[in-house]
Amino acid sequence: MEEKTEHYDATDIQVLEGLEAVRKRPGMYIGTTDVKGLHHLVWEIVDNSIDEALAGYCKNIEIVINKGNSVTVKDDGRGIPVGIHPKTGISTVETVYTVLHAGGKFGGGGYKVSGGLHGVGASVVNALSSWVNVTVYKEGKIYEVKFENGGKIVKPLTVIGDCSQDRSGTTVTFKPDEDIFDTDIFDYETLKVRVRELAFLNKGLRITLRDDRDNEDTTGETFLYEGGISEYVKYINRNKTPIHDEVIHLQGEEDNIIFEVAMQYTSDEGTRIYSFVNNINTHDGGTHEEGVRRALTRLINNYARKNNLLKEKDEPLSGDDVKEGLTMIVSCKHPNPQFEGQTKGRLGNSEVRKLADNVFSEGFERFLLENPEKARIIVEKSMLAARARVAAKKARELTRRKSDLDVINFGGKLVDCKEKDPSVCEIFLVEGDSAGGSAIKGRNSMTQAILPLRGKILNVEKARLDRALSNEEIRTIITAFGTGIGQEFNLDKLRYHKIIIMTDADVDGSHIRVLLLTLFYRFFRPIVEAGYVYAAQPPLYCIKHGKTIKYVLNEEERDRYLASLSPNTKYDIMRMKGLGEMDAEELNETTMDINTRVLRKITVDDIVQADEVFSKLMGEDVEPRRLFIEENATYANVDI
Ligand code: 1YM
Repeated sequence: MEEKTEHYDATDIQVLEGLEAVRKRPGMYIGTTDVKGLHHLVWEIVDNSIDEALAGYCKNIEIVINKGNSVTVKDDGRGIPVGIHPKTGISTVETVYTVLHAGGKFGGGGYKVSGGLHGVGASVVNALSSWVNVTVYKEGKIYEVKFENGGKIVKPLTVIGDCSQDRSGTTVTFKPDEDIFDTDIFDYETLKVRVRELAFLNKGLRITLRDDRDNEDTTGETFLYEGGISEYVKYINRNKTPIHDEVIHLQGEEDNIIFEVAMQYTSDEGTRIYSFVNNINTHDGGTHEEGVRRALTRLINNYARKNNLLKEKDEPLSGDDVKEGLTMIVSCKHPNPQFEGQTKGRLGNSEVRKLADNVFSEGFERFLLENPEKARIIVEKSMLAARARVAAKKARELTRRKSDLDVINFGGKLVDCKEKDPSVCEIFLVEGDSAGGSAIKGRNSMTQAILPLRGKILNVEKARLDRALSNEEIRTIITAFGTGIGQEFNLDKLRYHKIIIMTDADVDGSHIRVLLLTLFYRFFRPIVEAGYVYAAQPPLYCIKHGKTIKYVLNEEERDRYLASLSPNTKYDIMRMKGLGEMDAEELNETTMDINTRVLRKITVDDIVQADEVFSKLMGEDVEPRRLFIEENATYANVDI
């Protein structure tokens, strides 16, 4: 070290100043010094290996979290060049690790992760590490260089041995500087998620991840996908129901820009479109995504028209309609990507829009022609989405218009309360007209609103949004709540802070309760999360002794109460009638009066538990429903 210092010239001093700047303001280079910044260091090094893979020279990458929280990244690429670099007078590998942004400058051509979004380079990792060792295998020799204390060379590049002529590659081990980072504990799962993604995005590349911190004998996990992004789509859809078996894969290349897309539709209503440029996630899309979306909308519309699935009078399918249920990965490899926007998460290169459109149009059109059955299923899925969109819009207009009216008696159903302050208002959703009638008579008209529900609420687990919204009962509920649904949902507009489900204590009653909870779960989950939903608990028994009347909820309570009476007490016990048979006074006293009633708050936990039952009982799959009914034979008469 001493000896070397004597030979330092002006360039060397600049070099050290450069890395010192990184240590002074690490945030400028890696964003943060928290756990996210810590992991950033790994990606800076791995990106160099990925670039080598993109260039076609590297097939295997190994990442190890070592004991003591250092990380080793190893690849079998060409090895970082070791010859003297003309500008710095030191070896290229030392230059790459000590000159800011040196990596990018030497590359030239090729696809680079490291030149993209965050690519600050290996020198920044060096600057923020307490030590770094780099080993290069190249042309039969093993070279080593060591740095300490934020990038100071402690062992200049040295040949430390021989290796076989066909072995080549780079191995880097670094230990993040504890003085700089809030934490030095790497998270295996965080690394694994990105490693898996990188393996999907680079078909045929084998990446191994291993955690040696607790036990050095582990073999780690290997990620290798010969199917590339098609396998990525399959992976994302692993717990969903695809509506066509094969993943559609399309690819094309022009002027060294490689464009690739994989897609598959599933039966649900979600959309999962992820796009990448040189393995960097373009969160905000950009020209590659736009090209595909434009072509997809155009092609599905053309196909639907040509095959008379969409009639002349029908409106065209929208971009949103054709992406319902779609899982899609768009991957572009570009030698000179331009990232735009505040977070640089958008691809700006305009030539890519055309390429994406062309590649997608050609390939997808051929797919539609060659697979008429799948084409029909896909187009019908989009048409269903369009119908739901139109119906939802109509229903929104309907509910909006109504909520502008004086809602004392809208829809002829809701009997509203006089008070307007939601925090003191309650709404009772009451099973049946006759119980509804008693509830209206027995209520406190200042704060208690009554909505009688006729018959069964539509099962929204099975029904799509459009059908749900065409259901009179559901529309009335939505209107009464005042919150709107879907994207327009606004909890602040809720008109009642107690929503009380009032059903009989029998099987039919619990069925209606489950249907209502399903509805809330699907459309009004924040209302449940905020703790605004309750179940009324009508008593099962009435015990009279002397002038005292005591209502109890169940047998257990009944027995406990009777045991508490003095032995000679004479009492009458009555099993209560259903809600519909109680008169107004009884209903008020037992179930509605805030001084005597018992309410049960419906919690999110209730809902989460119920969710499984919902899906079993309410979903499309008949088998779990049959099993559930068999296991719960007492409920076998529930009509689902
Ligand atoms: C574990 C980290 O850094 N691998 C790596 C880096 C380089 C090369 C190969 C490489 C690139 C080129 C030519 C080129 C880098 N080289 C440079 C620079 N693994 C890891 N593997 N030969 C080898 O891009 O032309 C920077 S990174 F600048 F020296 F070319």
